[in-house]
Amino acid sequence: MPILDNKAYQKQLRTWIGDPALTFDLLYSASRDGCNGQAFHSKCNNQGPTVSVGQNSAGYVIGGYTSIAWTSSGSYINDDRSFLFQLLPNMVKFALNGYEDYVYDNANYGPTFGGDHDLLFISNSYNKSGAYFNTNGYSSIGNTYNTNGYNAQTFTGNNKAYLDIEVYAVKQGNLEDELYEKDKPWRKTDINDWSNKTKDKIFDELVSYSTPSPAKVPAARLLLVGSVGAGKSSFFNTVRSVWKGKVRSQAATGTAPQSLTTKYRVYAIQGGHQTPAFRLCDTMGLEEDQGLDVVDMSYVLDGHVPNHFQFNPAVRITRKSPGFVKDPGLADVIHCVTLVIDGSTYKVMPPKVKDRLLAIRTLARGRDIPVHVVLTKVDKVCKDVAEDPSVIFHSRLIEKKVKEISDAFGIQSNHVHPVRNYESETSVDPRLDILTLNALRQMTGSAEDYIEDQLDDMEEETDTQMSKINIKS
Ligand SMILES: Nc1nc2c(ncn2[C@@H]2O[C@H](COP(=O)(O)OP(=O)(O)OP(=O)(O)O)[C@@H](O)[C@H]2O)c(=O)[nH]1
Ligand SMILES: [Mg+2]
Repeated sequence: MPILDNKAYQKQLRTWIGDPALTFDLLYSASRDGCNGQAFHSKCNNQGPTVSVGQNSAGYVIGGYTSIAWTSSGSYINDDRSFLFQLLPNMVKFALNGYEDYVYDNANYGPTFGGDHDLLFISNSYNKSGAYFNTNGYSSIGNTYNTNGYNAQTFTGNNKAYLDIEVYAVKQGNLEDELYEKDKPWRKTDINDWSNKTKDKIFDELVSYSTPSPAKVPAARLLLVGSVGAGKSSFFNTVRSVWKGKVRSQAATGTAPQSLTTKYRVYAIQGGHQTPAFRLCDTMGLEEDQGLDVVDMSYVLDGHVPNHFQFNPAVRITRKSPGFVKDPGLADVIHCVTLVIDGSTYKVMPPKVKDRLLAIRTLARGRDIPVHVVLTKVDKVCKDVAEDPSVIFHSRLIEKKVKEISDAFGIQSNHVHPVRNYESETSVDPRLDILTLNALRQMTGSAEDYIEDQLDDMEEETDTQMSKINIKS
């Protein structure tokens, strides 16, 4: 049985390498392909990152990782991501200690690590005698890699009789059914159960939400922007469904090459309950060569664009546009920008659309407006989440997607909220409601901070003006 069939070994290696979605494909096995450098290089050269691992007759399982492909270059490869490890008897990583000569890529050697060789499996050709290859392997750990208090004896058992030496290609894999353990979510939240009780708790928080000055700013304005079909209108419909307790579709949704939403809509959430003190502002989808551009977006952010404004992809918004709000106040501006991103198609988002989203983020930042991301269609990203949305904070695939988007847009990862909109459901589900409400709670919280800061600034300005008047008089 290949050594890395052991799931615990795989899990540990993924953690050490730092990517939860890695797979290990067997490239080379000394037992199968021959125990010599040529056989190893013929199977492993130009195969990208690899893990090499051996099991010896003393029962030690040891090896090394390199992120750079073997090529039989005859020289040292300076790979600052390489490391050595022991998987049995203990799980220990030996990281680089700062000295160079990380990986030795000699055509006549097996996988070899470190100057003077912190780990060498073979530099000759061997046949099995009994169950083992009696090799010339050795370890002088501590040259290039940290010893962690280990020595050749405790690292390899000072044993060079290998049952097998194997090398695996380390590849990006699909972890659809890989969930973190129950008590180890990738994000810590206060959602301990996914029942109506939790939903009601967050719902009540949002119902009693108010801006720092309801007289000056009756409601926080949360702007939804994103590419065509990202799920902006569906997010609004989902929020409305939560309020109604029934699946509702007020805003038109669907799939079309061009944006289905063509009007700017500032939606208040109406339902059997009090209208909450936030508004969702739905916009037209961003497209590569048409749709909202940066100037249009500045007008939207600054509160110049009236509710029901009819976007015209071919005509830019100007001060002469119908209904243009000439002198908007703090109540009219956007208080939180939410980029709505389809998790299932993010990888193929056209670069121009991504650039537009980045430009909007920059516009918002320039105005100190907080930026969040609502990551939609998580059911299409991870099938475990499709079956049971309550495992969302345990899904490695969702974690990875959140990280990818947080990195790509420079947005802190706890501002990226994975959600699942209602689309074909006929009845509400507390698990979907909780995700939606949780996202809204974060967005309204940030909007509150923004409004507070703006009010402080305005107060300061008034104070300065007053003191100027006092000085004059
Ligand atoms: N599976 C799944 N489908 C979704 C989700 N959210 C939205 N959809 C579907 O995606 C499609 C597009 O959604 P919309 O809400 O119309 O997207 P939009 O961003 O408003 O698009 P435009 O207004 O055209 O720019 C619809 O068919 C929705 O049913 C989700 O979380 N999961
Ligand atoms: Mg829409």
